Amino acid sequence: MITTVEGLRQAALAIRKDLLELCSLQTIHIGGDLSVTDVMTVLWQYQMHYDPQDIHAEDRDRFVLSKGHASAVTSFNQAAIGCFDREDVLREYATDGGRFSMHSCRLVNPFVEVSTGSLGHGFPVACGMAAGLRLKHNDTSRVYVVMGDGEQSEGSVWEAAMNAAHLKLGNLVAIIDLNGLEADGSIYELTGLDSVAEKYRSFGWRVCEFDGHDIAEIKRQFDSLPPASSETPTVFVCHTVKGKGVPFMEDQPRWHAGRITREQYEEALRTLDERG
Ligand SMILES: Cc1ncc(C[n+]2csc(CCOP(=O)(O)OP(=O)(O)O)c2C)c(N)n1
Repeated sequence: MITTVEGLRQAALAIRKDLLELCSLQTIHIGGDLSVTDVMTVLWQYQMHYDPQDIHAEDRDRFVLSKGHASAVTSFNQAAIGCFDREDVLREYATDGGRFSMHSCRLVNPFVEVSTGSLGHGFPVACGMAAGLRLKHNDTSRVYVVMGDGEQSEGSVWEAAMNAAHLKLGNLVAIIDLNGLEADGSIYELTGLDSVAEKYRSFGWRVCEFDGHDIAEIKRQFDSLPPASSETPTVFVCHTVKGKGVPFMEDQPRWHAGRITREQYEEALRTLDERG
């Protein structure tokens, strides 16, 4: 576990480099991987109670990647805590029978709690898992679920949001990667989504809205979570930039998914190193 803000910043930088290396080899969902890198790094490398040697432990925290296309950033974070080697991800990604691909798949990778990729499905499953923990009188484990902002246009998201508050699931933490873009353009133009925070508040959630690239703030927000035994679900509305850290990708729908050339890889690495 990394406990310092500087250590977590360096860890997030390392994850971005891993993502770019993979992106120079394969097509990945690089834009939405880079936007959620900071919050995912703090979640996996600091916050979550999860032992890679005991992945069925009853007292583990659960993680559901509802925006299932951000599989690469999940896999590299899991590699960082010892679930497997980062080289495994680079070698096996998108190969026949490989554990890693453009979406998270439990059938081939036991570190995936729920297979995802069809947007709007992971969140309701996460709500069910949180309700299941209550039935088992587990008062300490949390369920963390990561969603996209484009994903908010799925009706199942709002059914789940309503039920989570109704069932008093204080053990549920939803994280929304509010990068403003979905696959083809602006979510505000394509879906009419606005005031995400107000919407969740009106559904009875505890809402925390902050800069999803500010590692110190992300850590502070995790540190301030009410106990899992509390009665109000929390949502983190994280303001982020799609493609964060790589100037030619930032805020560009074209980089929702793609592969980069050797030259682009080297340019991206140079910029990352300069920016620290
Ligand atoms: C039900 C469903 N409809 C459409 C898609 C195709 N799709 C994949 S990613 C994506 C955009 C998602 O946007 P967002 O949730 O904002 O993700 P991010 O921008 O963070 O990558 C779409 C429409 C899908 N995977 N599932």
